[in-house]
Amino acid sequence: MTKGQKNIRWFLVIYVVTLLTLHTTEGQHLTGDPCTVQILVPGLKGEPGEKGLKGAPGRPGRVGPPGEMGQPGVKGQKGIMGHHGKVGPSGMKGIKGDMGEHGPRGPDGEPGVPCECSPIRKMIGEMDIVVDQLSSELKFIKNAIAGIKETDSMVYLLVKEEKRYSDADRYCQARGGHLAMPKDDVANTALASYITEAGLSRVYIGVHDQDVEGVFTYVDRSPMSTFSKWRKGEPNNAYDDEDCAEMVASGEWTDVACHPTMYFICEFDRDAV
Ligand SMILES: [Ca+2]
Ligand SMILES: [Ca+2]
Repeated sequence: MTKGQKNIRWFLVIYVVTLLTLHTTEGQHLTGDPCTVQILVPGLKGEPGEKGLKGAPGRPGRVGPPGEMGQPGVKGQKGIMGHHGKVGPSGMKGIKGDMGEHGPRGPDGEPGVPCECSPIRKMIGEMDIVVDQLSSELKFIKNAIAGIKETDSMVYLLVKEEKRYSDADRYCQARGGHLAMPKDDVANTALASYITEAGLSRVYIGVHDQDVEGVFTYVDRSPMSTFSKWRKGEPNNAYDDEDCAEMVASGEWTDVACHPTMYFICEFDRDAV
């Protein structure tokens, strides 16, 4: 320590003692004085600390620049054969060649097994019958849908299938009815309008004298006692061959032969329909 430094030190010591004295005499008045100047004096230097622990590893350095290109490597061994390639598309069909010569005739075949055809034929025949019946029913339904005629007691159906008289009545009976039997003016008028509206000129009705010539009855053999609508000059049994009856569009009746085919009208009881 130089002489100057020692003087400064002594000056500081004296100054501190003076301040301590003032602090003793003034008491708490000095402590709260905002104008008080406090000079801090550093203490003596401490002993050296112990050696610290080893620090954590430093961060990785930056990526270095790329190295120079190395020498060419030694040539490798030959590789194994690759897989088969995919099948290519089919080629175009070739031109048909010339026909070859006929070959020699082959040996005769073995005789066939006797045909067990009769049951099959029977079955096919029965199926044909069923198909015919279904076709007939379908026509009947189509006719019914096309339009029926009704009175208070009867339902009439005009069947636009040409049939002989007996077949026509059989057709009606198969469906629960008869050829139409007009037994009063109301029924006759209904049938006449049915014929007119259908654009027809004549149909079979259920009137005939097949049992006794000249004695007409209805097709169900009920007597014709209170009503008839014969056209003038009819029935005349022309050619001695007229035992059935048709109704024309006016509603009048004519006796005609029974074998020609024509349209006809069936009747059904309303209660039975
Ligand atoms: Ca007759
Ligand atoms: Ca006649």
